[in-house]
Amino acid sequence: MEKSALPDVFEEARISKGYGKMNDQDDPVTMILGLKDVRKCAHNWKNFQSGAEPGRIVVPSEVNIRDTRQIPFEVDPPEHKDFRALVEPWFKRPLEEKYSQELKNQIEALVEEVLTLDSVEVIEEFSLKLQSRALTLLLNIPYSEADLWISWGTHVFRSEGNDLDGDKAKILYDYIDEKISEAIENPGDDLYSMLLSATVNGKKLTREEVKGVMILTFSGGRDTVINAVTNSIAYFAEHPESLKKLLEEPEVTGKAVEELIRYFSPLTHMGRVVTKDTEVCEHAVKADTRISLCWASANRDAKVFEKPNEVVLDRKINPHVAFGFSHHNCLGATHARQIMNILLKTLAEKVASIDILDSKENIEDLDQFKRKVGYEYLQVKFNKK
Ligand code: EMZ
Repeated sequence: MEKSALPDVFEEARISKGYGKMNDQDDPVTMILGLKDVRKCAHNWKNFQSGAEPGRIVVPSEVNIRDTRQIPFEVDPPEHKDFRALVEPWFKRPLEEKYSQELKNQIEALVEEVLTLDSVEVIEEFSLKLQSRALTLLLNIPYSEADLWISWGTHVFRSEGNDLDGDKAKILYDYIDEKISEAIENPGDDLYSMLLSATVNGKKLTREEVKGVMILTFSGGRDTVINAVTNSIAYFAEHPESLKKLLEEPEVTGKAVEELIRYFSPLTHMGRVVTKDTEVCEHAVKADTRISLCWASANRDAKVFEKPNEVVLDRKINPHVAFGFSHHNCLGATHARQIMNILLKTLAEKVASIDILDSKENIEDLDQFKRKVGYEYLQVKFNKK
């Protein structure tokens, strides 16, 4: 098996039953595995809600480490719509020329830097830096702020060993609180200030609501982007022909981004709380239990994707759900797609090949399923053209 491969561990359960079961801190989850069922449940916010107790739709549950509601992620329709409409234009800024040019400058500089090194640990020395620096653009704040975020490590709610860590989460909350206070005193053209001056339904956002959007902005795109970038480096190390193809046919880049994101599915699944006794995949689920929409499994569904376990760089039809589906689809997707697009083009232009020197897989423990989601470390050498 190639080092860069991410096996589909859901296949058998998806085909035989359509769902899987996992216990998570004594709050069990029925995982929905097929693409069609995942979409159906994602639409059905009346039966499967996001706006339950803050932290409960995340698997592993975060109810014990936070009580701030993340917005718009943990809000259901109809309120969801107004919050989403407020933040949507801001999160589309990555399409602007100036933004993408700055992102390109950041990514090119980082690639140039790693090309001078004999050995690079991709997560710490590449992906985390890339993600943190790019986030300064999304927030519209000075580049130098990224250094602090880099020092926090890859997951804001977890420490080494992947345990949920309330003390670590507090670092982020205290930081955001401080930044909100600064923006109240000294409004600028950053995301904090935009939110503080905004109104939803004629009412100003509360401080807690501003905090909820900011926490989501920090945490939602952190390990996900880091995994997408790290997995891309591993993939190109083992597929130099793909880098060559991207250089010769740059018009394929957009499709390649979608395909890599489908294949990696950096966010395995997202939960919902069941509001009334009902059925999924002919299986009874009880009110006040949880289901999860398993994007990673749905994205390998052979009923929809030909050769689902292969990376087909220019895959024509690719209705993947790696960015979620329906009204809660990923708010940061435009930013993430721009990062991947620029990264792929830059690697194709500047990198001749990548050698994997050492690696250790990061395996997510989903009870019945153990899924590789990325790496604990990935040591490589980037070779210049
Ligand atoms: C939540 C989640 C959002 C959660 C789209 O995903 O990302 C996770 O990494 C966080 O832990 O709180 O923001």
